[in-house]
Amino acid sequence: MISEDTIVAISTPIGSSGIGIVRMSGDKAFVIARKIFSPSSRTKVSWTSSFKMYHGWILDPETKEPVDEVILSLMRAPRTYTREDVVEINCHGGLVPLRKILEICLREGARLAEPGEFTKRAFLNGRIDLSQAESVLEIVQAKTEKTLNLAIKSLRGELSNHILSIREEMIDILSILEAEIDFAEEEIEILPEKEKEKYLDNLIQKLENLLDRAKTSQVYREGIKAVIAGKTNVGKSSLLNTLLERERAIVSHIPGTTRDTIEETINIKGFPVCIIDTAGLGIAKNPLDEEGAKRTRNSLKMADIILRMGDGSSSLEKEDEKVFATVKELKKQTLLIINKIDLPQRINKNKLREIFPHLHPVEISATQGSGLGRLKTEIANLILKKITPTSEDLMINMRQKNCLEKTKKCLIRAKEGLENNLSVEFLALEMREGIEHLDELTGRSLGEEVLNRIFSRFCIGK
Ligand SMILES: Nc1nc2c(ncn2[C@@H]2O[C@H](COP(=O)(O)OP(=O)(O)OP(=O)(O)O)[C@@H](O)[C@H]2O)c(=O)[nH]1
Ligand SMILES: [Mg+2]
Repeated sequence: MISEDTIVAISTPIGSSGIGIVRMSGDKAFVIARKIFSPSSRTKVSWTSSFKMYHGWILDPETKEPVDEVILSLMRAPRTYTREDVVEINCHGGLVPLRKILEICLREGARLAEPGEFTKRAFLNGRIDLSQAESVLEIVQAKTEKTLNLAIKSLRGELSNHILSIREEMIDILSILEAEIDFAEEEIEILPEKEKEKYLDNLIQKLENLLDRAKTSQVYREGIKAVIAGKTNVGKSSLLNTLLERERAIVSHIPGTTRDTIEETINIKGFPVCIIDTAGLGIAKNPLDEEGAKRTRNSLKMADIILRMGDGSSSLEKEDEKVFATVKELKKQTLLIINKIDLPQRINKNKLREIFPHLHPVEISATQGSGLGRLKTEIANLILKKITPTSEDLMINMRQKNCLEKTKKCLIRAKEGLENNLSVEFLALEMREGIEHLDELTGRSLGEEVLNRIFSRFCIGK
């Protein structure tokens, strides 16, 4: 499907930068470029060339005035990102030149691209399947190197290849089942029941393996939520700031400084960890305290890990016990942190040991930065407990996981049907539905609406 429209967009972030790129894709891309580009004196442009770059100027065709000095890249279909003719204009990365060049392209007949439309065209024109298109988004949004590696694997087609091979096997079985339906009257059984069962088991196992890999990739992709909880003034906001290496949250000696929850993501040993600073839990003295505490409790409910913080320089108080009780009730993975170890210590460690017999506190000084290495190691260890990373890891997003799960359900129903002597027609039906779900995953069969929803998550120009 080669689209009629020629699309254009600014493909680099808006702001001041060394260069900015305006990208065009479609039949008219070269025609428009020819009208607006004037090569520098000794340059001769071969408009039939592909993957060539030319130095020159963009001229406004209406006024003949130069707009910016640029490098023009010409890429001829079909060996391009979208499989259409693509032109990229590298201009200076200021908002005005970029906007002006975009405006001229629009005036000359291009249309403003929708979010993700370049990648959507790559998919619709068959260069990549849907799971690869989605991995482009993962690459753009990757928060850590590990996520990037996983997304690159997907873009190179690793998930697609697995799906393709499972699909092939299902088609093989389906064709045998259909032959058996055709010969139903002769009661010919091409594949004995035991064999069918073996095939189904094998397919279910393969899907389960893929789904297992999804568990790991989810943590790598989305990371985990770590909530810092403790009574007021123990140094929760100070820890957030130290981990971020900037003054994100207000810190003060006045108890109750933080009222709202503050979230920031950092990279801990390759995992994106969303650190959430909360209002201190304690005895509410006014409605604001109460609202803050409510938000803290909500964050705690969503937490994957709780960083339970105590102040080493003060003895345990009633408020501490209240926090302990709240955290214990949640039965979540918890790290016990004792802060302010740079000051004389008053905290009763024996009592702490009684309350949390299985936790070894990590001692830190949030303001001086000591103990942070160990804290990060402990957080990473808790994450590793949740997953078992291997070189086999694959990135599978929620949508893809859903499709895999639906296929697996069809295969399980088919197997149960086999055990209960249901007709071959029934098995064929389940098999066909299972294949359809795999096709949804790769985008072989998917409604326009779902497609639009997927690509709308991309940025404009991608
Ligand atoms: N000496 C020392 N002081 C610290 C340390 N961490 C925090 N403080 C101080 O303790 C006070 C409270 O710190 P915050 O980070 O605002 O504490 P908080 O837990 O966020 O407090 P609330 O937002 O009120 O719940 C500030 O004066 C900090 O400078 C530390 O490791 N050592
Ligand atoms: Mg605070």
